[in-house]
Amino acid sequence: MTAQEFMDREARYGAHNYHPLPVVLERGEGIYVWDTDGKRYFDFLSAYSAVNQGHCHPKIVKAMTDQAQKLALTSRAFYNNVLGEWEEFVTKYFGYDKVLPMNTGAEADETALKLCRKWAYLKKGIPDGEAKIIVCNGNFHGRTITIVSLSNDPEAYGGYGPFTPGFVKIPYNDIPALAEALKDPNVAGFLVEPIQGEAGVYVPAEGYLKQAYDLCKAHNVLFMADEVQTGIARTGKLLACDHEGVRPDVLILGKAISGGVMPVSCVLADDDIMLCIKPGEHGSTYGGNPIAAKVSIAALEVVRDEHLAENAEALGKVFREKLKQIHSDMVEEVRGKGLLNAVVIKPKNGKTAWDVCLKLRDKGLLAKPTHQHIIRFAPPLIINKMELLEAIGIIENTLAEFE
Ligand code: IF1
Repeated sequence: MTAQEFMDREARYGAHNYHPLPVVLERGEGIYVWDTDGKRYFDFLSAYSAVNQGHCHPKIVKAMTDQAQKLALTSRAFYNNVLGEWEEFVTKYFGYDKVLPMNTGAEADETALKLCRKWAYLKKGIPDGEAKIIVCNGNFHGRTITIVSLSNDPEAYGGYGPFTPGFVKIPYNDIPALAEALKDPNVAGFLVEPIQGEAGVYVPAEGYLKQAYDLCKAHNVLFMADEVQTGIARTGKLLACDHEGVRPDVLILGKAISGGVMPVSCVLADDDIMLCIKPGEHGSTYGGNPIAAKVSIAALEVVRDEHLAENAEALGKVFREKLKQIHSDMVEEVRGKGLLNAVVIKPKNGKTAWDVCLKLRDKGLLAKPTHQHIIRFAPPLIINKMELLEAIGIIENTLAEFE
């Protein structure tokens, strides 16, 4: 089958809820993916930061296949011999009393919202049904009805109402707005991305997270960090909140916690919060299944043993420095942290970020535009300096062709 035939088949039988870059992939290894014609590409999306450890990491794949041959799923109706191993590993790894496993990022965010409301009624004493949670404009937390209720992006929420009440939207990176919203005694939580990914890798002012955290503490409000995309070494520390020494009350993880081989997500919190949810009050058929448990331990060991946070920190500086030196009037801004970066593209002669991404593809590097004019660059964190410089060369040559 030709690449066009693969794409046509998806268009014929699949829902049209995506508009992929035209490239059909069939294999991945480390920082590279190959298309159905055998052409190799640098993967500079990393499945939206799920594949931080690189494609098909042998240690993670082995953990998966070993466990798949023993026991795949028990449901939570029964105990199994590996869930507890993962729970102990993950809570010690991130420094929390308890963990609650789910599958997707959206489910973990939903879990955090439910947990926050329970805590509000059981511990904070907010009247039943009155709890409010503050969220930020420009957020992206997933696709469920409640989560799109938090969105101010018409593409995400349009046509999906009626929406879930109980949320207060404030501007991102705006401490006075947060202080004002916190005056309401029925506020139970503040849900925030340490860097807004979907908004175009929008990095808040230094000190924003710490100030926001301190304000939440002063008002007995839970600070809930969605680190689904920013967590697991992507921004140069294990968690993006670590850059400001902030320990979220509720930590939401997904994506790279499994190294991209299967959906694994979770919520971490201390007992005072987590034990507000009692048996039968929340759960998931697949959440915390034995394969997920083994895969996630292996994925987190790779992050630690291969020093991925340190590598992301060091190479992120190289990436931004080199990109800022590129002479192209299409490059309006380069921003990011660690290896989560974005280039804001100024359209030229009718050519947009999408055209740049098509040309990058032709030259062997895959990246995806977001919001028309922003290109996100997020390679697997196992990339080395030589490989990164080669990729930067491709970006530079590509932009030169638009001059
Ligand atoms: C898609 C963006 C990235 C997330 C944060 C929760 C979730 C996500 C901070 C939900 C998911 C994804 C999903 C993907 C596109 C993508 C994305 F462009 F939309 F913003 F990564 F940058 N919290 N992000 O970023 O996780 O339920 O998907 O597992 O195609 O929707 P999920």
